[in-house]
Amino acid sequence: MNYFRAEFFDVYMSYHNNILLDKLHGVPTDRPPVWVMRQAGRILPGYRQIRKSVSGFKELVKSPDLIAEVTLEPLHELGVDAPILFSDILVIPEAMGVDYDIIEKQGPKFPNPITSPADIDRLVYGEDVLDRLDYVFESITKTKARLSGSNPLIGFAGAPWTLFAYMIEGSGSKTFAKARRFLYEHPKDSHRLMSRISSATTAYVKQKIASGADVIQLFDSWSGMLSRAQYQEFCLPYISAIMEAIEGTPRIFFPKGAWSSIPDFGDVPMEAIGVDWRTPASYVREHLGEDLVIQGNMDPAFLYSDPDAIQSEVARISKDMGNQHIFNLGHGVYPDTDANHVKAMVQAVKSLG
Ligand code: 1CP
Repeated sequence: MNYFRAEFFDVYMSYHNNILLDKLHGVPTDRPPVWVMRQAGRILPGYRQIRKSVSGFKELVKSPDLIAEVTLEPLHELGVDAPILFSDILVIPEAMGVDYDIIEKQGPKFPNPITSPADIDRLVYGEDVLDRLDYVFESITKTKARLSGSNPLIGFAGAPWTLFAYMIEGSGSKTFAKARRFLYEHPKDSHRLMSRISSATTAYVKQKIASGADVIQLFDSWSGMLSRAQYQEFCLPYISAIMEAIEGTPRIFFPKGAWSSIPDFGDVPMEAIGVDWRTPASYVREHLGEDLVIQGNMDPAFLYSDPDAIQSEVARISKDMGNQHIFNLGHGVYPDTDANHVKAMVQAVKSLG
């Protein structure tokens, strides 16, 4: 037996469908791997049924057996190359002591958001959050057992700025004006808060990997709210620190809408960058080179088109992106999308080989 990096080989070589890990490890593939952001919730009938059987979103997020069920459904129903663990980015604010609830048709609401620098003092951070997140790690173990080596599992977390934005705003927002005001009024405390969120997130993603996650994606859903200078000052050092801490596990960074910061992303340790549908591949290549894998970037609204048009759009995007590409949407699939259209997209990608 070869003991040299045995742990790596055990994991890496054992999946029946290895195409996502191959792409992220620089091994040539005959077509792009494909998965869909927000594939596990929203559009599938099995998810909707399970969602109805529980009292609320948070009950589902804390039920490892149901999580495994919901996580695996897109593999069978859509034919994607990898499942993403069903969970939410808001489990970290909750573990830090900023509780949330999901209100039907409104989204997240935080009864006690951060309103002043003094509120940062009460937060739990670093490894101290981990025992409040056992349900996530148990969900990973259960999902991996059911996968039994068929596909790798994607784990994820919110990037620090996106979590900061919710923790201060207390809800979703079109402007995140309160959160951006906090950056201007309390720059030092903003760093203190970003640092606490980052240490919690680092401990969390490390434990996700230890529990069996094979890939980690960081979602910076609200990165497009900040100027390039703010992103450099308040975000990049923390994102890089999290990514550096999990070197060895493939990392995908998805800074949605942060087109002005793309020239700065060359220093972020990662294997792939996710881009939204407004960001041309040529622009990313110009700034970040030919080798980095790009993930994306079909407009989720394109999935309202008929399957023939979807097939042509898949071919166009794939040609545009070139070899170093993971096929995905440019943001999460919209809840009223016909699952058959998503399936048509996945099939079109798979027939590219
Ligand atoms: O009751 C329900 O079904 C509530 C809807 C829902 C779902 C299905 C929420 C509340 N979260 C989720 C799951 C979820 N969230 C997943 C995993 C499963 C999947 O859908 O595939 C993931 C990866 C997330 C990540 C997430 N949550 C992000 C980042 C991705 C993105 O879309 O930008 C964000 C910003 C959230 C916050 C959140 N949680 C829920 C909602 C409705 C929102 C968005 C609110 C807003 O727009 O501000």
